Amino acid sequence: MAAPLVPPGQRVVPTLRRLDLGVVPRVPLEKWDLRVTGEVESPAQWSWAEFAALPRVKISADFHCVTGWSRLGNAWEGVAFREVAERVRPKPTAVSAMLHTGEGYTTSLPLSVLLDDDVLFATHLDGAPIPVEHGGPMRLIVPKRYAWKSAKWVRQVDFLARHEPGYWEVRGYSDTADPWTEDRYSL
Ligand SMILES: Nc1nc2c(c(=O)[nH]1)N[C@H]1C(S)=C(S)[C@@H](COP(=O)(O)O)O[C@H]1N2
Ligand SMILES: [Mo]
Repeated sequence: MAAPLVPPGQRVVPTLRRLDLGVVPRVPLEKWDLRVTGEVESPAQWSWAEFAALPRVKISADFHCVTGWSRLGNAWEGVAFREVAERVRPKPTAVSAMLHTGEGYTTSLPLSVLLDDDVLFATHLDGAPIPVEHGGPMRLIVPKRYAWKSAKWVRQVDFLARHEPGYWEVRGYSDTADPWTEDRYSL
């Protein structure tokens, strides 16, 4: 039997559905920056021009929202999480990172997940800059986790010596969030 296209309990939709807390942070590129802080040897603060000049990757990946929709084959382009980590050099004590975003949303992941090949800070979707409603100018993409881990409008990456839960994780959603095992809730 062929492997299923989508995880259990998901249906395919043709385009991303917008899902967030209802506030879209609009920051002109000349005012945008990314701060990388916490348990790292070289904390960084990059302007848009500096961030956009980092080496780039492209991936094709499916996107699974815990509310039951999946959009398949998204063509993301941006900067690998690993590329950023190599520049700031996480200390041996770093185990996790918290993503902080323009409107105050947060989510966190263990470094073992974030350092995977397919995790990136995406600036482009399907060949065009990501629309602001979908996280432009830059969002995290974590293909192997439910989409609430794919933080839109990322402005700070804080490396942590002890894992901490983010916005949805403290509200009953799973910390691990694996779509293939329907790992939706922590309750
Ligand atoms: N900053 C931020 N990122 C976020 C969210 C949010 O509320 N704020 N919602 C998450 C959820 S639950 C989903 S399903 C996806 C939706 O991404 P989309 O709106 O581009 O489809 O963004 C995720 N990233
Ligand atoms: Mo979601």
